[in-house]
Amino acid sequence: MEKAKFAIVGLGVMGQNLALNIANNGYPVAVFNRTESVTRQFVAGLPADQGIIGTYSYVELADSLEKPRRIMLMVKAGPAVDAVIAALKPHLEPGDILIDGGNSYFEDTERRTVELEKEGFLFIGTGVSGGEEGALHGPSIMPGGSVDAWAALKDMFTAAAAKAYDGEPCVDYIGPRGAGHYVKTVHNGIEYAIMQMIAEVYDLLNRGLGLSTMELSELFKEWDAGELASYLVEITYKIFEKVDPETGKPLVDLIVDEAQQKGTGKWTSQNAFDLGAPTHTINAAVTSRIISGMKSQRTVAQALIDGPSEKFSGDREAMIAAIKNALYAGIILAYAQGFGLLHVASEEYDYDLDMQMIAKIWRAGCIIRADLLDDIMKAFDRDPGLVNLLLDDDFREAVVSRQGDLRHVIINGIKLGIPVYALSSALAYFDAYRTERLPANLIQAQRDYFGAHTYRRLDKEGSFHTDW
Ligand code: NBP
Repeated sequence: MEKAKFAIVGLGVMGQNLALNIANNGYPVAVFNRTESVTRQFVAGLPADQGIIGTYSYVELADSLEKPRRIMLMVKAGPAVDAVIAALKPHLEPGDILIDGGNSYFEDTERRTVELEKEGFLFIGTGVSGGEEGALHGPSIMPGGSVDAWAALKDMFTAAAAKAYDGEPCVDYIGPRGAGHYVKTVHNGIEYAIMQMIAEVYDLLNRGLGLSTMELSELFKEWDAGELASYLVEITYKIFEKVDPETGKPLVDLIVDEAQQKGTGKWTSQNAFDLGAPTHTINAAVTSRIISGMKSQRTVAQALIDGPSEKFSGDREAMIAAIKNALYAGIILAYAQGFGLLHVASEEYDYDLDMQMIAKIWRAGCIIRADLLDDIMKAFDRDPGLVNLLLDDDFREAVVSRQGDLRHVIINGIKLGIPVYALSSALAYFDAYRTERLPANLIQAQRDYFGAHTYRRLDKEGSFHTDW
């Protein structure tokens, strides 16, 4: 029997769809899943010539593959990845390639790289974004790790990846060790920030301005045809369109308002704190999900605590136009923070990240895909060493010209008592970044006052302590 060219371990939604995608591109794929019945069911539903071979033990999986073996894990991130690697290893040979395609923590990928390379295996840790649909029709793929392994995977991954409007594949080698998973984590951090800002805009439009769900759907559809064109805006209008067949109500209105999280947004913020990179809006998005989870306390608090009684009384159309501009500015600022973090991490971890290439492979397939990413790619093309998007003329102008609307929208949110934490954090980032002198001088004085931590002076060199 013809040997398979690739294998996937883990047949959740991602594993199944990725297996189909790779097989559809002409590479026979062997598949394995811990729970055997899942494999049986998956394979039974496929035509005989699909090019997917079900296997029911790690020995069988290893035997079914041409060498060097290329085996991709699509299992739950964390201990499951280590468990699968440990179970597979006795059946592999030096030179075989293991690929972890789950949302693994990048430091786990760093550790696994060292451990596996010591034993002669090649390891790739790769982000895969695009959800179920993306995995099937073309995800954005962010592989990091062994350069030799990448050479052996490049054709297959390029065939399977999404293609941007100019035909460019949304995959490329990101960097050594955990670089691929790191970049995927920051992708998700940016995703959190954009989702939270869209949610705040929804709240302002719905609770604040009284737009119905159908009006919201029309508005977001209109926005998706302009500069806000993106996957997240597109799915938002489609969500607003959806009517619950049982009740006849908009489905979104029936969904419990507690946002869950799997950890990648939190990891982005935690790592940004570790590296000392400002990620205001990502942090705000993570915190906003946390307070959304405190539903029972919020229910009690609403009955006890009054907010402002003010209702929106201005020009509704003008406010809607301002909200659109505020969202666009906020999204640019979220990207500025995300790419700013990547810049710091690239130096800290010696990842040597190519920002233009990262923007390029985020243009299609992934959750944060947006027309804007084409402009971001061009900004890094103009200046590959750009440390912050706000230092690019076009992006600076895009935010500066909308800052009035961003401020106006936030002020209205505050007046109406509608939380706009992510939007206002984006503005605070912008205001802090463009301010040469921040009040940190006072903080230094306070630290010196109570802890003799010393401070530096503007007018002379050295370190000073005062007996306050
Ligand atoms: P899940 O994250 O739900 O994982 C399910 C798979 O992991 C099943 O095949 C399960 O086998 C296997 N598994 C577990 Br759980 N523990 C295992 C163990 N100890 N040994 C062997 N297998 C084990 O699946 P998914 O949603 O397809 O995601 C796969 C990966 O891709 C995850 O890391 C996820 O974070 C990432 N990802 C998901 C998406 C998405 O939209 N879902 C998008 C991008 C990335 P079983 O059938 O025997 O329980």
